[in-house]
Parts: sequence; structure tokens; C-alpha cells
Amino acid sequence: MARNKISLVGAGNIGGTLALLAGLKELGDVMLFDIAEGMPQGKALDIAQASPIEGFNANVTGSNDYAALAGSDVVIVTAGVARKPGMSRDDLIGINTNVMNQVGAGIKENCPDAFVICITNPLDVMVGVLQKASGLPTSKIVGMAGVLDSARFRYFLAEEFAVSVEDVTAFVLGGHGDTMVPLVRYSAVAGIPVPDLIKMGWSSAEKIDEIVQRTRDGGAEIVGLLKTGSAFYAPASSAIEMADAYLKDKKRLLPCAAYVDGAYGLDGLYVGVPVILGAGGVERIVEIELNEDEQAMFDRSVSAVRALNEIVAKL
Ligand code: TXD
Repeated sequence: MARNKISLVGAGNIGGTLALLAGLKELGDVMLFDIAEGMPQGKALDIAQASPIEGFNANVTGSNDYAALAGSDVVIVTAGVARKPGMSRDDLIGINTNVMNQVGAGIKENCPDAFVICITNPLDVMVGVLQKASGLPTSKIVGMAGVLDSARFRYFLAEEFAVSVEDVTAFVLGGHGDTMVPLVRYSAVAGIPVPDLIKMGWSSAEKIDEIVQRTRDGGAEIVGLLKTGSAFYAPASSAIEMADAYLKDKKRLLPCAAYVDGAYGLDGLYVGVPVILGAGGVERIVEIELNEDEQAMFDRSVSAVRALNEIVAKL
């Protein structure tokens, strides 16, 4: 049986890390695409040269030609620009909308049967643009943000409780950004919900509020430290977990920016919700019950996504 093929559109910080992780985990052959000449080829060769040491079998190639997407089972998109000093969010939306239109056309022409994971910011909006440009069914294209936001939340909770990260599950809903909705009562250590852990004296409500805020600001904290770019290791791990769920038909329940039409009272928009990811792509949207506070936070998050969608519609 032929190996799966994972294509990475955008071979920058996240793209390069994705290529290495896909190799190390033997998810399949890897193709790195970028508009920068030589760069995807150089990273591909470098990673291929790690394969004899790490002992993984994969063809790792680089290209500047969209034709190289042919035969892809999964495409992970990080192409675009990040916000630089002096740029407004609207500028970023304009540039990255153009990039998504180009990438979508490349996917449509060369691998219309692929499962696509979008990472480019502003995430919830860009995944919608990419879906339209690619013409893919909405079940086959999702955005990565919730897995990362939840991983940050899990990490901070594990630190607070002094327990293994493996035993902490956590839930984050809504759009990626300041309005994300970390759901404390759906977060747990080995099944014990966080509110119960507070009652048990493991932490205080105030401390958990601080952790929630640190999770919301998780991206900015790293940008502030790095100064020249944004997080890339954990974002790459997050997208690989989603690709793995699809390729191995795991039916994982993961928070993704998915197209929601009907559930949560929404009428057709991409936003972060829990979904089942398997061989069918987004196989189900999981509609959990929200209390009044959570619903209010979710509504605020949806409004923020809608406002950006309106900017894109006017471009
Ligand atoms: O949770 C999340 N979704 C995110 C999103 C977490 C972290 C970072 N997030 C966003 O991912 C970030 O705001 C960026 O929009 C993307 C990619 O981040 P990365 O750190 O990998 O950015 P780089 O290193 O600048 O890489 C972007 C690459 C770079 O090599 C460009 O040459 C390339 O994109 N690029 C293009 N490739 C193909 N086609 C076009 N048009 C193009 N334009 C730029």
C-alpha cells in the first residue's frame, strides 16, 4: 500500500516543524510548498537527512509549484503573513485573504479530495475564505486553534495542580483570539472536574481565573518573548494531532474551527466547536450545553468572528 501524502502549504516556522513531526511520526510522505524559492527544498533536504538518524521512512520534498499538491491526503495551510508593527488587522486580512484564494485554487486544481487543515490567522475567517476558494465540502476543511488553546490550558492546569499533563483534559470553545471561551467546568484531572478540585482545595477560583486569562493571552505571551514571530512548536503539534485523527480514522473529539450550520443556533459560519474527526473529516459537530455565562462568552466570540467576516465580504 502506498504511503499517505501530507502537503504543507507554507514552509515557514510552523510548516518546517510540521514536516519534521510528520516524518518522526511516519504519517506519510511529506511535501513542503512555499513561494520562497529554494526554502521548501532546503528544509525538505535537511529533514530527509535526519531520517537515517531518527529512523523514519518518508520521502520529503520541497516545491514552488502547486502541481506538487497532486495526490495529497492531507494539506496543512500556514501560508501568509503575520501582523508586523504598523499593520492594522484589516491589512492582514486583505493580504491573507489573497493568499487563501491562491492556495484554495491550487487545492481545487490538484487535490480536491484532500482533508485540509487551515492554520493561517485570523483563523476562523481565513478557513472560511479557503473553503470557498477550494470548493471543498465543509466537512473536509477545518481550522486549527482549539487544540492549541486547549493544550495551553491543559499545560497551565497541570502546572497548577502538580499533576501529569497526560491526566488533564480541557475544553476551549469559540474563535481563536481574545474572545476564546475556556470551559472550566468541562475541564478535569482524570475525570475530576476543575470546580470539584477547587472544592478539594487544590486551587482557588481566583487562580483558575488567572489561568483562564493566561490561556486567552497564550499567543501574545509567546510573541512578546520571541519578538520576531509567533508560536510554532505547539501549533504544529496541534495540527499533527488533527491530521492523525483523520488519517487513522480515530474519531477523536477535538475542538476545531468547523463550519456550524444549525448547531449552537448558528447559521453557517466557521467557529471553534467540539467535533468528531475521523476518515470522513468533520463527522459530527458536538453540541454541548452551555450555562448562561458560557453562552454569553460564546456569543461575544461569535460576534467577533462575524465582524471580521464582514470585513472580508467587503474586500
Ligand atoms: O492557532 C493558530 N491557528 C495559530 C496561527 C498559531 C500560531 C500562528 N498562527 C498563524 O500561522 C500565524 O499568524 C501565521 O498566519 C501562520 C503561519 O505562522 P508561521 O510562524 O509558520 O509563519 P511564517 O514562518 O512567516 O511562515 C509563513 C510562510 C512563509 O514561509 C511565507 O513565505 C509563506 O508562508 N507564504 C506563502 N506561501 C505560499 N503562498 C503564498 N501566497 C504565500 N505567502 C507567504
